[in-house]
Amino acid sequence: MALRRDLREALAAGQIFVVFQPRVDSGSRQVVSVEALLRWRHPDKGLISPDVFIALAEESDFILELGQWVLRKALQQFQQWRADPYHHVRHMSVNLSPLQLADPALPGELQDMLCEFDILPGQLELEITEGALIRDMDAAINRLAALRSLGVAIALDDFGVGYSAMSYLSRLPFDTLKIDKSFVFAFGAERSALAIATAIVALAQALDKRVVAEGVETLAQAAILEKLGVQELQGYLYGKPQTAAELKVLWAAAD
Ligand code: G
Ligand code: G
Ligand code: NA
Ligand code: MN
Repeated sequence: MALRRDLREALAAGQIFVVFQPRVDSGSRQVVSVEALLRWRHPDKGLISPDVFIALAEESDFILELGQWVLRKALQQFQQWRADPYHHVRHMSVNLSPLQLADPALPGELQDMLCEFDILPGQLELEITEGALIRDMDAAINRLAALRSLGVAIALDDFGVGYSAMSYLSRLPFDTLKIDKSFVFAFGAERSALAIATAIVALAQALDKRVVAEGVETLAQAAILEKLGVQELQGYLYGKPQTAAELKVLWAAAD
């Protein structure tokens, strides 16, 4: 497929870039963190969704190169923000593909990068979807434990829509549950959505984990989530994923 071939060249051709979506503290509504998300601007086809090109990259080892590239770019940006007086970003989240999690070289590479950019491991959170974990639970537990022993935080992304069995949640080393945006979207429309979000928060509290919600688009959704006890909110209400240059302008204007 042409797109697959183009993807290999896209990185070297500078067509791939990183955007950052703000996350706010649910009490203060101050930006405290950002999630790094990949984008590909194809010369003919325009913006291609990461849903498409990440899946393509995962068909080969290219995902390892791409995954390392985005980690590097994100950490480099995080370091640069330190010199910007307007930013309030204390944490950075980066998504991890299941294939990266399975790569035994990852913890070492990550440690080198944190050292290179002088970033405390506790400032980095890695987001992993449940699908990445179920294939080989014991291996996943070991990999997550290795990452966590560096001091890096682990978030279970898109939580609630996967296949998690409650029994292994207690065995998994992680720090944060990220409520999937589909539940937030359905507040007010489906009674079960609020019930599930409430249950996820209760579960997180019982396991002594943090909870973040994504897909927050309205003040009403934010108010519900804050009342439930969700610590951080992410969604278009607080900002779409955008480039560091765009964020810089926004933060300077808001100060
Ligand atoms: O940002 P957007 O909603 O378009 O992202 C679509 C999907 O692509 C999301 O599921 C997101 O997790 C995934 N994605 C975006 N950037 C990355 C990345 O750097 N690594 C991985 N593994 N997935 C990513
Ligand atoms: O799968 P993952 O959770 O990593 O994907 C996050 C994706 O969700 C991002 O690509 C982002 O574009 C999208 N997203 C984030 N906030 C919102 C929102 O408020 N509304 C919608 N529709 N999508 C969102
Ligand atoms: Na994510
Ligand atoms: Mn998600």
